Amino acid sequence: MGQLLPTTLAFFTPQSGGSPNANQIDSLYKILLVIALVIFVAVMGAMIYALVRFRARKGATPAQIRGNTRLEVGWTVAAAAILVALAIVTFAKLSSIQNPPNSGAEGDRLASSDGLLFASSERKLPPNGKALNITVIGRQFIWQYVYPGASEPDGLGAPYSYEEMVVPTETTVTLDIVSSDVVHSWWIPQLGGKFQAVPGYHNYTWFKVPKPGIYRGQCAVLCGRGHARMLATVRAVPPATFDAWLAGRKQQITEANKAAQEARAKLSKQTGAGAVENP
Ligand SMILES: [Cu+2]
Repeated sequence: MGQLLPTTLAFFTPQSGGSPNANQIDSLYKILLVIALVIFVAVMGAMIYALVRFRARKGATPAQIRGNTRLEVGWTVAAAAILVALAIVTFAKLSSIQNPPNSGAEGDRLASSDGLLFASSERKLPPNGKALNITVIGRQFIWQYVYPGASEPDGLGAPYSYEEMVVPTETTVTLDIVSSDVVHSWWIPQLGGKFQAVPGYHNYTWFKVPKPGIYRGQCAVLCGRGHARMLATVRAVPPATFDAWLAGRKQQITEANKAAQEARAKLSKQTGAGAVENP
């Protein structure tokens, strides 16, 4: 039973556990849910009591009441007070949902101000201005992630991956979400809220994963025929593992580019330069 209750509650409440912002969204939801449940039970209880206690009886004339100022003022003020209470709780939680914290001691090494040229009302940065910034590109029908480490100033040569994003634990990761075609929606429920990937526009969010693990999500807006296959995974690994993974990724991409260059040179020698578009 002790196990059953949290499991049942988790079924009705947002997923959490992967990042502080997701945890704050979850606890805010639970606070509001409890307030709403208390009000629901009180209103339904009073209504059922009234239905039973004052149900129609033969020959009885119900009391004819015209207005009750005290009651009317009472329920107006009570409803307003509930709204004010909900607003206070929400605004108290809002900053910890929107504003990323600094990275932990181990992750701090990987965080930098690269790619974080500015903060704005949409883009929040950690107090020390340092994070690991990853660009999330939505495209029909796959997610692409571009990591820091471009070898050229215009961002070319940066390591990237598809579908699975690898991130270091204890590191504040900021996401710059864009789209190359239609509107997609980035959502890993355990890592926080949902953000749309809109062509020509940047959306920002962040997460900070405390311990290694795999977090799954999926494109959350119908974006075409392949929408159902547009999965997303975030794999959190210790910072040292992340270093090695990123270096390996860079190596693979360099080798693949070199192989493509060689194939192109070979083909253009066979068929003549200019005749080869895609080796
Ligand atoms: Cu999509």
